[in-house]
Amino acid sequence: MTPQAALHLVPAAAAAEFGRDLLDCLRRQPHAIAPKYFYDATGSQLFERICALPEYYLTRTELAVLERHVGEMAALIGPGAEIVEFGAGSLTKVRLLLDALDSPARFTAIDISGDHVNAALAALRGDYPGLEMEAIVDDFTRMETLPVWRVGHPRRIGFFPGSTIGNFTPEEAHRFLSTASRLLRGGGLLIGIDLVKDPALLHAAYNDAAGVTAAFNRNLLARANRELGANFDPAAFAHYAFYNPQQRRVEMHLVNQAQQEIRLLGQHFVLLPGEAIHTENSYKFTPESFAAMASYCGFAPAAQWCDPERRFAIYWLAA
Ligand code: AVJ
Repeated sequence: MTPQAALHLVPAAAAAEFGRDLLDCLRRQPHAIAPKYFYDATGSQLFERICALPEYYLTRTELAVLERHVGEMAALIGPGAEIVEFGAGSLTKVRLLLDALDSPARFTAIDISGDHVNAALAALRGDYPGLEMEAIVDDFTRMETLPVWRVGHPRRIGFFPGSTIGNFTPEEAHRFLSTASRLLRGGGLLIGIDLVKDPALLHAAYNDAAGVTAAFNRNLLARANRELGANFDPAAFAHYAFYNPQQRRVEMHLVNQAQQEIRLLGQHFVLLPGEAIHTENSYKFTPESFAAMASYCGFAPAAQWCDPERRFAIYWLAA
């Protein structure tokens, strides 16, 4: 075991949670499961491929906003900060931030996948020899505390790019932001959000021509087969993604096309043609709705940056 993997959820417990949630999902109507289960090693790789797709404007747009304004962000953050990234995301993004900062004190990455977060830190370590780094293997949506590394710890700045908050239900987003504003008190949160826009652009971003998003969606079932010994036929499910303007979210579903009898952890389920599993919501925000939510949760929205086409925004929320 690598020393930086000191704090973690045992893999067996993580597998048990996936099994429990998938059983709940199949028992319940309508069937729904949290999108965090997309991200095993295969799912994380598929997501990396999504980020490079021509239709998936999010990653590229956020990177451009970050590149253009990271100097202003670093100035607001100030010297000697601890950066806490929620999710071990794209190293490109956090590198841009670390490079712009005045003597950051520490980098902490929190991710549900131990392999992923440890690989990310290992890749970073060589390039930032003077920077203390820590991996926390945990579900940051449920975190109630952050470790106290030393007495008089540095100002904590959360970094939550990628519009991952869009995956949370409104209740989860409130809970996350409220907890974060408490844990980051005296510092702040730099957070990326995808903005409400032409539904045709949203539709294309989640229905790419190369079918990578479809493979990402179906991987949830392949993962259940691999990890839980289930017998889904992923190819028998249609990838169905659309923008729901009333809820301001892209919904992803897997729609079964042929009757299947599913075995999962000693239980049996019959899935009929047309029966669907709701696998993801990806909420989009208006600047007004996001600022209002952040304020309600204890932050002061102090600055924001977006691309000229107003597709994606990065907010600086003072805690
Ligand atoms: C990682 C949650 C930002 O919602 O756009 C990409 C995940 N799902 N394509 C998103 C995702 C389908 C992504 N987030």
